[in-house]
Amino acid sequence: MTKDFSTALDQIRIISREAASWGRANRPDGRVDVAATKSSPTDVVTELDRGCEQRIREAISQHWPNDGFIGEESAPSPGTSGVVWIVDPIDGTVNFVYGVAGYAISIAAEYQGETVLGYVIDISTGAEYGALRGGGAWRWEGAEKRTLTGPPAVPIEQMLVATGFNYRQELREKQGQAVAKLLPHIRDIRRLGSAALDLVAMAEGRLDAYVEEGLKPWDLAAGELIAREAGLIVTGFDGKANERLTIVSHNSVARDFFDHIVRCGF
Ligand code: LIP
Repeated sequence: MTKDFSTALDQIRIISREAASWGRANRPDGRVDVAATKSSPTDVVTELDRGCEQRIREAISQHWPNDGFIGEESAPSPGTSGVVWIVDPIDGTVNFVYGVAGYAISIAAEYQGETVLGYVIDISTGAEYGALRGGGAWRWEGAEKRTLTGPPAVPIEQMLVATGFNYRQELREKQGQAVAKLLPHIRDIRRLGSAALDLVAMAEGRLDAYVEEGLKPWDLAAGELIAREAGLIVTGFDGKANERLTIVSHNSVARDFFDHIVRCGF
């Protein structure tokens, strides 16, 4: 049975814009206090992360009471409808804490195990990105929707490549060594600090490739669909982007770039 998620996407926009507005209004000047740490002393969470997720979760529960929920900051619930919402309330938390640009709300819906809806809003700028499975990817500009088609095909040595690093110290040396091996062979590296914003930047063509290890489902799900629906290849080992490895690139260079990433030791 196919379900139409376009109406759900309209509602998710309303819910997310309200939560983003709440996050902006409640972010104090200067650095945001850290409420707790998770996988390492630098893997931080703030009360605003928690509050933003609670607002989103309550709104989703009101609109779709039988749907499941997986959020970065609260316990999962399976639901009974076959739809599961996957939410990162503030992706780019360290940027948010420091007041560095680049933090977003990322929301995806999975239906019967497939991501069918993806939505990302840049909290500080209000820029909104969305995709429906099989329906394309776009950026809203006022009442208009601008279709996203990714970057042009460029050779690896001309690529502007985004990446990120795990919070766990024991993984960072290996990741740093892999990036050090990659760097001489590409145009340059960008480390934006939010996987969701890396992925929508790929869909919008502001990057040529993206590679990262250690992404959680809430970092990845929405932006992955937006990048795929923009026509990009999103992959990893065994052909699937996941926590082990996520690689996004133009389809004409996907194989060569994947091989290069493996040779660099990711
Ligand atoms: C972040 C990711 C980013 C990664 C950071 C962190 P968070 O998620 O979006 O790509 O490099 O280490 O995991 O923790 O801000 O939700």
